Amino acid sequence: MENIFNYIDGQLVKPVSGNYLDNYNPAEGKVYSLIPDSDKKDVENAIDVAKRAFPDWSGLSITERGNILNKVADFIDRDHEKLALAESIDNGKPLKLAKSVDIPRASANMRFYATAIQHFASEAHIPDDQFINYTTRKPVGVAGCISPWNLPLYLFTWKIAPALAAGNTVVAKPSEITPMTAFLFSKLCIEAGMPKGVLNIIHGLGSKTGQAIIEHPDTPLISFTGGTETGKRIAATAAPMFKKLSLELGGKNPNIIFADCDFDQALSTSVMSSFANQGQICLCGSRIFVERTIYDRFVKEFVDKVENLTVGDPLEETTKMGAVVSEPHMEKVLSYIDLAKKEGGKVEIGGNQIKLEGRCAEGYFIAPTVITGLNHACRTNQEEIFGPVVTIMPFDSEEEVVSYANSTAYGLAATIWTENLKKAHRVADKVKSGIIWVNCWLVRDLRTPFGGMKQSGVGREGGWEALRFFTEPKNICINTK
Ligand code: TXE
Repeated sequence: MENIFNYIDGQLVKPVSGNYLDNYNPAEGKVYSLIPDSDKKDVENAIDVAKRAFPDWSGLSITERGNILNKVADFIDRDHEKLALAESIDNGKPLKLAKSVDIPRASANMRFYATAIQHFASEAHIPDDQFINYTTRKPVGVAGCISPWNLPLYLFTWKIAPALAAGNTVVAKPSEITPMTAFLFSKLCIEAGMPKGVLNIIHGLGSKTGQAIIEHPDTPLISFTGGTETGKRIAATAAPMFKKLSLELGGKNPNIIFADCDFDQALSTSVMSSFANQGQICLCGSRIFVERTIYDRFVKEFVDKVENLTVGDPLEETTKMGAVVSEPHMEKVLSYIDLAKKEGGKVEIGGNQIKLEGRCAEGYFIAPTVITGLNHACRTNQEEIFGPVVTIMPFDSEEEVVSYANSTAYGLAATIWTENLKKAHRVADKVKSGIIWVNCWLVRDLRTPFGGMKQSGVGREGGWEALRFFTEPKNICINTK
């Protein structure tokens, strides 16, 4: 039974309380490691050292900070296999996915901001010859970074990299459900010579450890990714403290398929956008709207493809879908399938837990599930399920499908399939989502603003957006006469 430790002041340390929490392997349904049950004391220790480390870290040149982030990326690349295996075991996702997506993107996040900071310029305005205005963008202090369990190291580094590159120090908390790669990451940071106290990683419960980070007076920057309900609680704590807040929350993303689409491309990509990572990506297209003239054909051919999605042992090469992240999450997803049936939905395929043989007999597996016959306004189509469950609904007009797409409290991502360029621009303009893909899905250019509207979040990550979030602008006007 491996013990995970906190990473504070450059050391791997036990929680002050000496208490630990069970960490499960979701494919086996068994406890396989222990994580620190950290509390306020651990958080205070971490923030104290992060504050002490701030002057030297923010005083380093952008090249020196970039070099350290790149060094960490070198070690992520060196340990790619080990990190991917750890991610697959901890999250339940197929090893193949962890190898091809999660870990390479964690390395890319570090490298992207190691270099972006070298080009992060500011503005100066010289409208006439008497007054010069220039803006500085300086690091703020200790950033609190809190990340979720669906893409553990990928989203953990997505916050840490820009925060550190900008010159802040960091107290970061990964999800207590998937702590392992953050623990391995802390060891890489020690190896890479990350100065003590610059990055501190605390493990523990959101409501205790996470909450302690949010409410501490010396974390002026809070960057959070997770559920919308948690986002509301975090905002309620942080707002009266006037903290700068970045919230990347849930989604209920429409996948709009017009009759004039490239049918085979729309079909195959929609299988991916529905079930990748067991449907546990905030960008997955969980509501599929298909123009009526191709609806029956699409449903039939989509279900045929889903039939071939092998649910199995995440460590097997042939596995297309692994376990969902935890037993409570499996119960949540299954409860939504029951709800869909009660609301009049027809389960075209799946709809049940899958019991595997052997090592994974006690694991948390759900069959990829396709449901038809529901209207856009029912709870199943309004609430985030965050599992391998999609609904398919027909539509007749562009106006109708745009109103369906915009009918939820969320506004994170959307996908549009049409070969008509004018229609693509028109519909993309009308759909209220922060991220829109046309004839593609999950194409991620790290320079682009990433985030959602409405209850999908506040602010944007990515590119300059993240560096502007993690710095404080100050405008200085000089009278030269
Ligand atoms: O996220 P939580 P969960 C959605 C998805 C999922 C739901 C809940 O619908 O079912 O959110 O998932 C920490 N103060 N997404 O329970 O609770 C917590 O420890 C400070 C979408 O995993 O939001 C963890 O580290 N921190 C999302 C992190 O917040 C707190 C991806 C996320 O936990 C806290 C994942 C508090 N009071 C889930 N309470 C996306 N947008 O990608 C919890 N935490």
